[in-house]
Amino acid sequence: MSSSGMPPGNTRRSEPDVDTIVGGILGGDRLMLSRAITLIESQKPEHQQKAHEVLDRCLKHKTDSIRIGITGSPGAGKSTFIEALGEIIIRSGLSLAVLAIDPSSRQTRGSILGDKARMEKLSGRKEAFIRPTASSGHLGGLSPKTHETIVLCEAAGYDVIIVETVGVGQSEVEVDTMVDFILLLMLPGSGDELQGIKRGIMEIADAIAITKSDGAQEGIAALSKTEFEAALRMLPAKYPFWHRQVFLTSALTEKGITEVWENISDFIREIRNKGMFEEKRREQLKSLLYRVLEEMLKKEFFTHPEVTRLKEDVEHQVLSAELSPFSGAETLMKAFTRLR
Ligand SMILES: Nc1nc2c(ncn2[C@@H]2O[C@H](COP(=O)(O)OP(=O)(O)OP(=O)(O)O)[C@@H](O)[C@H]2O)c(=O)[nH]1
Ligand SMILES: [Mg+2]
Repeated sequence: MSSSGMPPGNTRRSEPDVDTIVGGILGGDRLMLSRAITLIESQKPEHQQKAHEVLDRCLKHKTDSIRIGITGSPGAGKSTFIEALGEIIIRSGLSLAVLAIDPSSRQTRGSILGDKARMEKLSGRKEAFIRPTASSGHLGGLSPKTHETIVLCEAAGYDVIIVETVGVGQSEVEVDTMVDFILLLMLPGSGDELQGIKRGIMEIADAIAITKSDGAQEGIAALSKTEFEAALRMLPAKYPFWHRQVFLTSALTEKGITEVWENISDFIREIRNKGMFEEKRREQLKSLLYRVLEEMLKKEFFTHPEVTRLKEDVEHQVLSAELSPFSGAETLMKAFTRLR
């Protein structure tokens, strides 16, 4: 495609080549890192090819960061908490990348900017890289390219990577396949959520923090802590060596934030000592392999000319009960494999 159709003065910046992108990322050029993330998020086939080359090269250079998933209901205080935790992390001499997943399904248009504004202090620090990504309707609110973005950030040398996701069920399960530690943030007085959907999230949490434990909320937060501790005791252990703790935190007063960071550091030390850190990385690579493969297969399938040709007809036959969904799927699968 040519850009000749563009009005003068609107010529696009020339796209950097793979060498330039990778060199920039490894050299700590944040602008290049940002552009690489945009590249891997692109759906265009020519971008995807280039993105794979960049990812391949970056994987060879990646460092062993500490990957933390921070999840919780909308408004639980995740971004504000990350801002406070980020300060402590940077103070301890480490650099930090924050990937904030913004479920675009939510009404609040421009909430990406909102998130960035909420992490204002952090975004002004040279040790921090903040990247809000839209999940563009992906189920569960997790960006489909989060794992790839982690790979790029590790090549750029960030010591700690935090992924913020809104806990709506599916996203934490997915984030669990790419991070080392999951912190669940709960609002004071949210103990009643324990019965429902939050139970599944609790099962994958490595620690829980009751947020906004300040001012008038302190009493109710302390009560919630007891409730969550009791609930955790009823759940099977995620790791035999790890006792999941509940912390009372406030991003306003910094209460409990250092303790949470120490807890995360203890966990990482523990799994390193046990040789589990490397094992986790291998598991994470494995789930990335199959996720990418699944995506490729789906795309190949649904763009296959024969499948595209037959799909509507098969669907019609299924709806009019001429064909069962099973036979219908089989017909399409046969059309897909026959011409391979
Ligand atoms: N009192 C008090 N308020 C807080 C604290 N942390 C966050 N808040 C407030 O809670 C609101 C939501 O905070 P956010 O950090 O944006 O919450 P979030 O979980 O990132 O929200 P989403 O990304 O929209 O799901 C904001 O108005 C914050 O000012 C805290 O420690 N104490
Ligand atoms: Mg947020």
